[in-house]
Amino acid sequence: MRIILHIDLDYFFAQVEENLNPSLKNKIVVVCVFSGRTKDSGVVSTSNYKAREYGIKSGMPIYLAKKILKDKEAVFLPVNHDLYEEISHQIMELLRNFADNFEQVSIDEAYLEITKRVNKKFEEAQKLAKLIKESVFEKEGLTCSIGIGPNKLLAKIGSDLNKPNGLTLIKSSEVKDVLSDLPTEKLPGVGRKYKKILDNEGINTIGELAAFDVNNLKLLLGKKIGERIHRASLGLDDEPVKEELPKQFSKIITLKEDSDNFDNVSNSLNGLCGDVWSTIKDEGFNFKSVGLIVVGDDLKIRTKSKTLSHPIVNKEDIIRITKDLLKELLEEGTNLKIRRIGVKSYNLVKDLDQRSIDSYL
Ligand code: TTP
Ligand code: MG
Repeated sequence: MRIILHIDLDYFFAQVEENLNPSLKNKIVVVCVFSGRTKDSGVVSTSNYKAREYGIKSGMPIYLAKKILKDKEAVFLPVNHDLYEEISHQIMELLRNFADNFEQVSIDEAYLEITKRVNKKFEEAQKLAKLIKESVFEKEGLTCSIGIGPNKLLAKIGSDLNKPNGLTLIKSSEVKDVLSDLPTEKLPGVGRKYKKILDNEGINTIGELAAFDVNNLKLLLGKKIGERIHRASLGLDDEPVKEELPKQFSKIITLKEDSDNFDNVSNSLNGLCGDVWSTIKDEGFNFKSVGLIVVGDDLKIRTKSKTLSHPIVNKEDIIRITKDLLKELLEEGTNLKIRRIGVKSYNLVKDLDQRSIDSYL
Protein backbone atom coordinates (compact mmCIF):
# COMPACT_ATOMS: atom_id res chain seq x y z
CA MET A 1 0.00 0.00 0.00
CA ARG A 2 1.21 3.50 -0.87
CA ILE A 3 0.23 6.93 0.42
CA ILE A 4 0.54 9.84 -1.98
CA LEU A 5 -0.25 13.54 -1.74
CA HIS A 6 -1.13 15.80 -4.64
CA ILE A 7 -0.60 19.48 -3.88
CA ASP A 8 -1.96 22.26 -6.07
CA LEU A 9 -1.62 25.93 -5.17
CA ASP A 10 -4.88 27.88 -5.22
CA TYR A 11 -5.38 30.46 -8.03
CA PHE A 12 -1.61 30.62 -8.05
CA PHE A 13 -0.63 33.64 -10.17
CA ALA A 14 -3.56 35.71 -8.87
CA GLN A 15 -2.85 34.77 -5.26
CA VAL A 16 0.77 35.90 -5.65
CA GLU A 17 -0.51 39.22 -7.00
CA GLU A 18 -2.88 39.59 -4.04
CA ASN A 19 0.01 39.03 -1.63
CA LEU A 20 2.11 41.59 -3.43
CA ASN A 21 -0.68 44.12 -3.18
CA PRO A 22 -3.08 43.21 -0.32
CA SER A 23 -5.60 45.87 -1.39
CA LEU A 24 -6.51 43.44 -4.20
CA LYS A 25 -7.74 40.82 -1.75
CA ASN A 26 -11.40 41.83 -1.83
CA LYS A 27 -11.45 42.65 -5.50
CA ILE A 28 -11.97 40.72 -8.71
CA VAL A 29 -8.46 39.96 -10.03
CA VAL A 30 -7.72 38.72 -13.53
CA VAL A 31 -4.12 37.91 -14.51
CA CYS A 32 -3.59 38.24 -18.25
CA VAL A 33 -1.10 37.29 -20.93
CA PHE A 34 -1.26 40.44 -23.04
CA SER A 35 0.16 39.60 -26.46
CA GLY A 36 0.97 43.29 -26.97
CA ARG A 37 -0.58 43.52 -30.43
CA THR A 38 -3.62 45.56 -29.54
CA LYS A 39 -4.58 46.85 -26.10
CA ASP A 40 -6.70 43.85 -25.15
CA SER A 41 -5.39 41.04 -27.29
CA GLY A 42 -4.30 37.95 -25.40
CA VAL A 43 -5.82 35.49 -22.96
CA VAL A 44 -6.63 35.15 -19.28
CA SER A 45 -3.88 33.26 -17.47
CA THR A 46 -5.86 32.79 -14.27
CA SER A 47 -8.16 34.71 -11.94
CA ASN A 48 -9.04 34.77 -8.27
CA TYR A 49 -12.15 32.98 -7.00
CA LYS A 50 -14.17 36.21 -6.91
CA ALA A 51 -13.64 36.53 -10.68
CA ARG A 52 -14.54 32.89 -11.20
CA GLU A 53 -18.01 33.59 -9.76
CA TYR A 54 -18.63 35.47 -13.02
CA GLY A 55 -17.36 32.62 -15.18
CA ILE A 56 -13.87 34.02 -15.80
CA LYS A 57 -11.58 31.14 -16.83
CA SER A 58 -8.00 30.45 -17.85
CA GLY A 59 -7.61 30.67 -21.61
CA MET A 60 -10.55 33.04 -22.11
CA PRO A 61 -9.81 36.01 -24.43
CA ILE A 62 -9.11 39.17 -22.42
CA TYR A 63 -11.69 41.22 -24.33
CA LEU A 64 -14.36 38.68 -23.37
CA ALA A 65 -13.39 38.80 -19.68
CA LYS A 66 -13.52 42.61 -19.83
CA LYS A 67 -16.94 42.46 -21.46
CA ILE A 68 -18.31 40.11 -18.78
CA LEU A 69 -16.91 42.32 -16.00
CA LYS A 70 -17.61 45.69 -17.59
CA ASP A 71 -19.92 46.95 -14.82
CA LYS A 72 -17.78 45.51 -12.03
CA GLU A 73 -14.75 46.85 -10.30
CA ALA A 74 -12.20 44.39 -11.64
CA VAL A 75 -8.41 44.58 -11.75
CA PHE A 76 -6.60 43.26 -14.83
CA LEU A 77 -2.90 42.60 -14.36
CA PRO A 78 -0.17 41.40 -16.70
CA VAL A 79 1.59 38.11 -15.84
CA ASN A 80 4.85 38.44 -13.98
CA HIS A 81 6.25 35.06 -14.86
CA ASP A 82 9.72 35.47 -13.33
CA LEU A 83 8.19 36.20 -9.95
CA TYR A 84 5.84 33.17 -10.09
CA GLU A 85 8.71 30.94 -11.19
CA GLU A 86 10.82 32.10 -8.28
CA ILE A 87 8.05 31.54 -5.72
CA SER A 88 7.21 28.17 -7.29
CA HIS A 89 10.86 27.16 -7.01
CA GLN A 90 10.96 28.07 -3.30
CA ILE A 91 7.77 26.13 -2.61
CA MET A 92 8.88 23.06 -4.56
CA GLU A 93 12.15 22.93 -2.61
CA LEU A 94 10.15 23.16 0.62
CA LEU A 95 7.75 20.39 -0.47
CA ARG A 96 10.57 18.12 -1.58
CA ASN A 97 11.75 17.93 2.03
CA PHE A 98 8.45 16.40 3.13
CA ALA A 99 8.57 13.50 0.66
CA ASP A 100 10.15 10.06 0.22
CA ASN A 101 9.73 10.62 -3.52
CA PHE A 102 8.92 13.92 -5.15
CA GLU A 103 7.59 14.80 -8.58
CA GLN A 104 6.81 18.33 -9.72
CA VAL A 105 4.20 18.28 -12.48
CA SER A 106 3.66 21.94 -13.25
CA ILE A 107 4.51 25.38 -11.93
CA ASP A 108 2.06 24.93 -9.03
CA GLU A 109 1.54 21.19 -8.67
CA ALA A 110 3.47 18.26 -7.23
CA TYR A 111 3.08 14.67 -6.07
CA LEU A 112 4.71 13.56 -2.82
CA GLU A 113 4.98 9.90 -1.95
CA ILE A 114 5.01 9.75 1.86
CA THR A 115 4.32 6.03 2.47
CA LYS A 116 7.39 5.43 4.64
CA ARG A 117 7.30 8.73 6.46
CA VAL A 118 3.79 8.14 7.74
CA ASN A 119 4.16 4.42 8.39
CA LYS A 120 1.40 3.65 5.90
CA LYS A 121 -1.14 5.43 8.12
CA PHE A 122 -3.71 7.76 6.59
CA GLU A 123 -4.24 9.63 9.89
CA GLU A 124 -0.53 10.44 9.95
CA ALA A 125 -0.77 11.53 6.32
CA GLN A 126 -3.55 13.97 7.19
CA LYS A 127 -1.42 15.45 9.96
CA LEU A 128 1.54 15.79 7.61
CA ALA A 129 -0.66 17.39 4.94
CA LYS A 130 -1.86 19.98 7.47
CA LEU A 131 1.70 20.70 8.46
CA ILE A 132 2.65 21.16 4.80
CA LYS A 133 -0.22 23.60 4.28
CA GLU A 134 0.89 25.57 7.33
CA SER A 135 4.51 25.60 6.17
CA VAL A 136 3.64 26.83 2.67
CA PHE A 137 1.42 29.54 4.16
CA GLU A 138 4.01 30.58 6.70
CA LYS A 139 6.85 30.71 4.19
CA GLU A 140 5.12 32.17 1.12
CA GLY A 141 1.71 33.34 2.38
CA LEU A 142 -0.11 31.10 -0.09
CA THR A 143 -2.90 28.58 0.37
CA CYS A 144 -2.96 25.28 -1.46
CA SER A 145 -5.23 22.30 -1.78
CA ILE A 146 -4.06 18.79 -0.98
CA GLY A 147 -5.47 15.42 -1.98
CA ILE A 148 -4.41 12.25 -0.18
CA GLY A 149 -4.83 8.80 -1.67
CA PRO A 150 -3.34 5.35 -2.23
CA ASN A 151 -2.21 6.42 -5.72
CA LYS A 152 -1.56 9.51 -7.85
CA LEU A 153 -4.98 9.38 -9.48
CA LEU A 154 -7.01 9.56 -6.26
CA ALA A 155 -4.66 12.14 -4.75
CA LYS A 156 -5.13 14.33 -7.84
CA ILE A 157 -8.92 13.97 -7.82
CA GLY A 158 -8.90 14.77 -4.10
CA SER A 159 -6.89 17.99 -4.39
CA ASP A 160 -9.47 19.33 -6.83
CA LEU A 161 -12.57 18.40 -4.80
CA ASN A 162 -12.52 21.06 -2.09
CA LYS A 163 -10.64 23.96 -3.64
CA PRO A 164 -9.56 26.49 -2.42
CA ASN A 165 -7.66 25.61 0.78
CA GLY A 166 -8.94 22.02 0.71
CA LEU A 167 -7.66 18.83 2.30
CA THR A 168 -9.32 15.70 0.99
CA LEU A 169 -8.58 12.06 1.66
CA ILE A 170 -9.91 9.38 -0.69
CA LYS A 171 -9.25 5.82 0.49
CA SER A 172 -9.74 2.85 -1.85
CA SER A 173 -12.81 1.82 0.13
CA GLU A 174 -14.38 5.25 -0.55
CA VAL A 175 -13.87 5.29 -4.32
CA LYS A 176 -17.45 4.36 -5.18
CA ASP A 177 -18.98 6.90 -2.79
CA VAL A 178 -16.77 9.78 -3.85
CA LEU A 179 -16.30 9.20 -7.58
CA SER A 180 -19.60 7.73 -8.81
CA ASP A 181 -21.50 10.98 -9.28
CA LEU A 182 -18.61 13.07 -10.57
CA PRO A 183 -18.70 13.97 -14.28
CA THR A 184 -16.30 11.92 -16.41
CA GLU A 185 -14.06 14.92 -17.10
CA LYS A 186 -13.03 14.97 -13.43
CA LEU A 187 -11.10 11.76 -14.14
CA PRO A 188 -7.48 12.60 -15.03
CA GLY A 189 -6.93 11.40 -18.59
CA VAL A 190 -10.46 12.19 -19.79
CA GLY A 191 -9.91 15.33 -21.84
CA ARG A 192 -12.35 17.10 -24.12
CA LYS A 193 -11.88 14.55 -26.91
CA TYR A 194 -12.68 11.47 -24.83
CA LYS A 195 -15.46 13.23 -22.95
CA LYS A 196 -17.23 13.81 -26.25
CA ILE A 197 -16.96 10.14 -27.20
CA LEU A 198 -18.24 9.10 -23.77
CA ASP A 199 -21.10 11.65 -23.89
CA ASN A 200 -22.18 10.14 -27.22
CA GLU A 201 -22.49 6.77 -25.51
CA GLY A 202 -24.58 8.32 -22.73
CA ILE A 203 -21.75 7.94 -20.22
CA ASN A 204 -21.77 11.13 -18.14
CA THR A 205 -20.50 10.14 -14.72
CA ILE A 206 -17.52 8.18 -13.45
CA GLY A 207 -19.97 5.67 -11.96
CA GLU A 208 -21.50 5.05 -15.39
CA LEU A 209 -18.00 4.75 -16.83
CA ALA A 210 -17.05 2.15 -14.20
CA ALA A 211 -20.15 0.12 -15.06
CA PHE A 212 -19.47 0.23 -18.81
CA ASP A 213 -18.06 -2.94 -20.36
CA VAL A 214 -14.27 -2.65 -20.59
CA ASN A 215 -14.07 -4.36 -23.99
CA ASN A 216 -16.54 -1.91 -25.48
CA LEU A 217 -14.57 0.95 -23.91
CA LYS A 218 -11.41 -0.35 -25.59
CA LEU A 219 -13.22 -0.38 -28.93
CA LEU A 220 -14.28 3.23 -28.37
CA LEU A 221 -11.03 4.71 -27.06
CA GLY A 222 -8.37 2.28 -28.24
CA LYS A 223 -6.97 -0.66 -26.31
CA LYS A 224 -4.43 1.07 -24.10
CA ILE A 225 -6.43 4.16 -23.23
CA GLY A 226 -9.66 2.21 -22.82
CA GLU A 227 -7.95 -0.08 -20.32
CA ARG A 228 -6.35 2.81 -18.43
CA ILE A 229 -9.55 4.84 -18.20
CA HIS A 230 -11.51 1.78 -17.10
CA ARG A 231 -9.04 1.18 -14.28
CA ALA A 232 -9.09 4.86 -13.40
CA SER A 233 -12.89 4.82 -13.10
CA LEU A 234 -12.42 2.15 -10.42
CA GLY A 235 -9.83 4.32 -8.65
CA LEU A 236 -6.92 2.13 -9.74
CA ASP A 237 -3.54 3.49 -10.83
CA ASP A 238 0.01 2.15 -10.46
CA GLU A 239 2.01 5.12 -11.77
CA PRO A 240 5.06 5.70 -9.60
CA VAL A 241 5.95 9.09 -8.13
CA LYS A 242 9.23 9.88 -9.78
CA GLU A 243 11.21 12.93 -10.59
CA GLU A 244 11.72 13.44 -14.29
CA LEU A 245 14.51 15.47 -15.77
CA PRO A 246 13.09 18.19 -17.95
CA LYS A 247 13.80 17.57 -21.62
CA GLN A 248 14.18 21.20 -22.60
CA PHE A 249 13.82 24.80 -21.54
CA SER A 250 12.39 27.33 -23.93
CA LYS A 251 10.94 30.78 -24.14
CA ILE A 252 9.02 32.38 -26.99
CA ILE A 253 7.68 35.90 -27.47
CA THR A 254 5.47 37.75 -29.95
CA LEU A 255 7.19 40.66 -31.70
CA LYS A 256 5.52 44.05 -31.54
CA GLU A 257 5.45 44.02 -35.34
CA ASP A 258 6.06 41.31 -37.91
CA SER A 259 9.55 41.76 -39.34
CA ASP A 260 12.03 40.32 -41.81
CA ASN A 261 14.84 42.62 -40.70
CA PHE A 262 17.74 40.80 -39.03
CA ASP A 263 18.71 43.67 -36.74
CA ASN A 264 15.17 44.23 -35.52
CA VAL A 265 14.55 40.59 -34.77
CA SER A 266 17.97 39.65 -33.47
CA ASN A 267 17.76 42.29 -30.72
CA SER A 268 15.06 40.27 -29.02
CA LEU A 269 17.38 37.26 -28.97
CA ASN A 270 19.58 38.90 -26.31
CA GLY A 271 16.73 38.92 -23.79
CA LEU A 272 15.38 35.52 -24.79
CA CYS A 273 18.77 33.83 -24.54
CA GLY A 274 19.41 35.60 -21.23
CA ASP A 275 16.14 34.27 -19.80
CA VAL A 276 16.68 30.71 -21.01
CA TRP A 277 20.24 30.81 -19.76
CA SER A 278 19.37 31.99 -16.25
CA THR A 279 16.51 29.49 -15.92
CA ILE A 280 18.82 26.64 -16.84
CA LYS A 281 21.54 27.79 -14.47
CA ASP A 282 19.03 28.25 -11.63
CA GLU A 283 17.79 24.71 -12.18
CA GLY A 284 21.36 23.39 -12.18
CA PHE A 285 21.71 22.15 -15.77
CA ASN A 286 24.09 22.35 -18.68
CA PHE A 287 23.05 21.77 -22.27
CA LYS A 288 24.55 20.93 -25.64
CA SER A 289 21.83 21.89 -28.10
CA VAL A 290 20.27 25.22 -28.95
CA GLY A 291 17.25 25.72 -31.15
CA LEU A 292 15.67 28.75 -32.73
CA ILE A 293 11.90 28.70 -33.12
CA VAL A 294 10.26 31.11 -35.51
CA VAL A 295 6.58 31.58 -36.29
CA GLY A 296 5.95 33.47 -39.53
CA ASP A 297 3.05 35.77 -40.35
CA ASP A 298 1.62 32.69 -42.14
CA LEU A 299 1.58 31.07 -38.64
CA LYS A 300 3.87 28.27 -39.86
CA ILE A 301 6.54 27.18 -37.39
CA ARG A 302 10.14 26.91 -38.52
CA THR A 303 12.97 25.63 -36.36
CA LYS A 304 16.72 25.48 -36.72
CA SER A 305 19.12 24.01 -34.24
CA LYS A 306 22.71 23.30 -33.50
CA THR A 307 24.23 20.63 -31.29
CA LEU A 308 27.75 20.93 -29.95
CA SER A 309 30.01 18.10 -28.81
CA HIS A 310 30.44 19.76 -25.40
CA PRO A 311 28.12 21.71 -23.08
CA ILE A 312 27.68 25.42 -23.76
CA VAL A 313 29.52 27.29 -21.06
CA ASN A 314 28.58 30.91 -21.45
CA LYS A 315 25.62 33.04 -22.32
CA GLU A 316 27.37 34.81 -25.18
CA ASP A 317 27.71 31.47 -27.01
CA ILE A 318 23.98 30.83 -27.05
CA ILE A 319 23.34 34.40 -28.25
CA ARG A 320 25.90 34.01 -31.04
CA ILE A 321 24.55 30.61 -32.12
CA THR A 322 20.91 31.71 -32.24
CA LYS A 323 21.84 34.85 -34.19
CA ASP A 324 23.70 32.68 -36.73
CA LEU A 325 20.65 30.42 -36.99
CA LEU A 326 18.42 33.45 -37.51
CA LYS A 327 20.68 34.76 -40.24
CA GLU A 328 20.58 31.38 -42.01
CA LEU A 329 16.81 31.29 -41.78
CA LEU A 330 16.34 34.79 -43.19
CA GLU A 331 18.83 34.12 -45.97
CA GLU A 332 16.84 31.14 -47.17
CA GLY A 333 14.82 33.69 -49.13
CA THR A 334 11.29 32.46 -48.48
CA ASN A 335 9.84 35.96 -47.87
CA LEU A 336 9.61 35.09 -44.22
CA LYS A 337 8.09 37.76 -42.01
CA ILE A 338 8.60 36.82 -38.38
CA ARG A 339 5.70 37.11 -35.93
CA ARG A 340 6.96 35.10 -32.95
CA ILE A 341 10.49 34.10 -32.00
CA GLY A 342 11.79 31.72 -29.38
CA VAL A 343 14.89 29.99 -28.09
CA LYS A 344 15.11 26.49 -26.72
CA SER A 345 17.88 24.54 -25.10
CA TYR A 346 17.88 20.77 -24.90
CA ASN A 347 20.18 17.77 -24.51
CA LEU A 348 20.35 18.73 -20.87
CA VAL A 349 22.80 17.33 -18.39
CA LYS A 350 22.91 17.98 -14.65
CA ASP A 351 25.49 20.61 -13.82
CA LEU A 352 27.17 18.56 -11.11
CA ASP A 353 29.90 21.11 -10.43
CA GLN A 354 27.41 23.81 -9.65
CA ARG A 355 25.33 21.52 -7.45
CA SER A 356 28.35 20.49 -5.42
CA ILE A 357 29.47 24.08 -4.98
CA ASP A 358 25.96 25.11 -3.93
CA SER A 359 25.79 22.37 -1.38
CA TYR A 360 28.88 23.73 0.36
CA LEU A 361 27.53 27.27 0.59
P1 TTP B 1 -3.93 25.88 -12.24
O1 TTP B 1 -3.46 25.14 -11.02
O2 TTP B 1 -4.67 25.11 -13.27
O3 TTP B 1 -4.90 27.09 -11.83
P2 TTP B 1 -4.82 28.05 -10.56
O4 TTP B 1 -3.73 27.69 -9.63
O5 TTP B 1 -4.82 29.45 -11.04
O6 TTP B 1 -6.24 27.80 -9.89
P3 TTP B 1 -6.74 26.56 -9.01
O7 TTP B 1 -7.08 27.15 -7.68
O8 TTP B 1 -7.94 26.05 -9.73
O9 TTP B 1 -5.62 25.57 -8.95
O10 TTP B 1 -2.71 26.57 -12.96
C1 TTP B 1 -1.61 27.13 -12.26
C2 TTP B 1 -1.18 28.43 -12.89
O11 TTP B 1 -0.83 28.20 -14.26
C3 TTP B 1 -2.26 29.49 -12.92
O12 TTP B 1 -2.27 30.26 -11.72
C4 TTP B 1 -1.90 30.29 -14.13
C5 TTP B 1 -1.21 29.32 -15.06
N1 TTP B 1 -2.13 28.90 -16.14
C6 TTP B 1 -2.10 29.62 -17.35
O13 TTP B 1 -1.33 30.58 -17.50
N2 TTP B 1 -2.96 29.25 -18.35
C7 TTP B 1 -3.85 28.20 -18.22
O14 TTP B 1 -4.62 27.92 -19.16
C8 TTP B 1 -3.86 27.47 -16.97
C9 TTP B 1 -4.85 26.33 -16.78
C10 TTP B 1 -2.98 27.86 -15.97
MG1 MG C 1 -3.46 25.69 -8.98
